[in-house]
Amino acid sequence: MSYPYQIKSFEQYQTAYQKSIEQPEEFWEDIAQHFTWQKKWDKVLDWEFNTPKVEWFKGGKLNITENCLDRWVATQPETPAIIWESNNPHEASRNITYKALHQKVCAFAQVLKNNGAKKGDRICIYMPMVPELTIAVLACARIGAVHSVIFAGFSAQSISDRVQDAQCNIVITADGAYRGNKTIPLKSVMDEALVNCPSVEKVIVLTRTQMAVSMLNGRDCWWDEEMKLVEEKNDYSDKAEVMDAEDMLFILYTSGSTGKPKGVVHTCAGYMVWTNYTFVNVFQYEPGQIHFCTADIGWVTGHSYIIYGPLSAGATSLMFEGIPTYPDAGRFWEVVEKHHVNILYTAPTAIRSLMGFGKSPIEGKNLSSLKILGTVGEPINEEAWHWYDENIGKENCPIVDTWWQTETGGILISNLAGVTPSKPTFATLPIPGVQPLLVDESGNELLGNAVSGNLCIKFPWPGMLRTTYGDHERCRQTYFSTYQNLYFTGDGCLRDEDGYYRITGRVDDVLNVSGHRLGTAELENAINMHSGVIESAIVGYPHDIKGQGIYAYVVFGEIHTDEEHTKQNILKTVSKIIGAIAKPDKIQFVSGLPKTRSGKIMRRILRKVAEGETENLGDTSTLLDPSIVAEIIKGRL
Ligand code: 7RM
Repeated sequence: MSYPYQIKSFEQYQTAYQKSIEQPEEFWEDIAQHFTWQKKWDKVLDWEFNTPKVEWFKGGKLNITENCLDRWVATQPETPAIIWESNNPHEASRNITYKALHQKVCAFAQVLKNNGAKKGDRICIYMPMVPELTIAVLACARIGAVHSVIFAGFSAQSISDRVQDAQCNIVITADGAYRGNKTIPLKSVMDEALVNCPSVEKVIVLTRTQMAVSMLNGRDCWWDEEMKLVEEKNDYSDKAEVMDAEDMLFILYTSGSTGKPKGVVHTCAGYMVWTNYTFVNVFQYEPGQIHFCTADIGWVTGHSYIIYGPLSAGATSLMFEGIPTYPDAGRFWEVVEKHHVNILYTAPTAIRSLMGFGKSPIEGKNLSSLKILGTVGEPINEEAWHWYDENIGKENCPIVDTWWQTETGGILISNLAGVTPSKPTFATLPIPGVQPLLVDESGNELLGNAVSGNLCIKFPWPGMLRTTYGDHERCRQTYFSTYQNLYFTGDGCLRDEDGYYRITGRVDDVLNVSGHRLGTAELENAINMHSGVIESAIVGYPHDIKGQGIYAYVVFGEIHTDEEHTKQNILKTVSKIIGAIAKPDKIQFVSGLPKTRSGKIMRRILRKVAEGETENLGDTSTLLDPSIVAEIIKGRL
């Protein structure tokens, strides 16, 4: 087996790119024909950015799980689909073949049906990184239910907001999760969330930690018991629901510059083609290789490059339950050695954190199986790039720097491993089908090379978001209204003298903390929930390991006990409202915020102070009370 659309040389890349621009419909039609369809599409593409309307392969009928499972069961049933490595290095790993995964997915699909699930229902998944999470995701897709996976680090409040927004009727969770030396009580967090979610009728609970949980009569049931019912009687079918190409596949919530997180919607066919095409080409996957993406399935990277991209390509995907530093900072390298990993895809923040432990965790680890390395989630700095290249790749593995977003479904700008040139800190060139464009503040296109501006995309690609769940206007507003007829990414970008792209980071009020997206408005709302807080402003500042740290300026009423205690209480509030990932790194109490006469917070000043700049703060003459700036500088942390 090989992939007829796998690009093997720079010349082939250039030819493919050219064709994808000049004849996009013919280009994608050629690729789409290599998938399993129950009926071919009537029209390859229909689009209009201002609405926005984007439809790929309209009229086509398929089920993505037939492409991820059935077609491989037919040709390579004994190939491992998933290799699972536990958080606990002493617990046995698991090896799940395509045949076994197919069987489990079909059985769990029946469990969902037995619990009232139907095509189009929204199902919330809040689970640890165990194979059953992948089984749950694929079982939803099998019956045409829309999955909404929520990262297991989110709080009850965050879950509740998301479950209500999507009006989920079923929840799939576990008793608890292991994460390093911690045990997280998933079910009890979920119980708290569901107090405010009347739409939820059934909760299916997997046993992972065997911690005590409360089971609500009539609502809650055990994964294992439900599976036993269908498996023992063999009472399930292997028939997949027939889906339209543009039927919803999943919702994934992501933070933006305003309000609560939005439910980004992806649909069946375009997303499938995009994750598969980018997986095969960016990582140059060859049959038999072991692909290890270290992301959590709670984020888009896990959806696209642990589940859908690899499985739609018949690949072997390694799923790791743990964290890079448990039981020690050699864990990734141990996993690579143990499972003979060929492709390692991780985040710059993980690389920087492991860099800090020096070379000893790597010594004695056999990393010779590694062929290709990748990074994702945030800009990578030169030092981390070289450390990765020298110590992990032994200067022998191409590194792909993959730029993309939850909204893009899959990778948009990246080198193709060993096929197109790489350049440290540069995502380099667009994937075929992607038409990037840089604009200045007023939306004028910046032509030629050696220019910096805001990154936009001017033509649809199959994997792009279709809407934000329940609020199409918000989708238009957020992504398609800043610049006419363009998709706006929210990122700043340089195109260098050679035409290579380097993404420099967000230009909106979104922070990227350890590769996790957090909106400043969302963070401020959480802090303001603390009863003593009058108001707050959040900015990012450069952080050696996290990329960006969270700096909070807080106007507090009366501090009754000591400041440290009050800070701890604020951190607790943020954990409760969003989750531990959102806890500020620094909290500075101030008597007021720098505001203009019209009441707008001047974040530019706050950002500069947080970055350590105290001299050139720019024009402060429009401030209502310029004296506040001196106080803020004086109290800087
Ligand atoms: C996949 C993912 C998206 C934001 C995006 C960027 C930043 C992602 C890179 C990057 C520089 C990269 N989805 N980003 N990849 N910046 N180089 N290779 O991360 O929705 O969670 O975040 O992440 O700012 O807009 S995401």
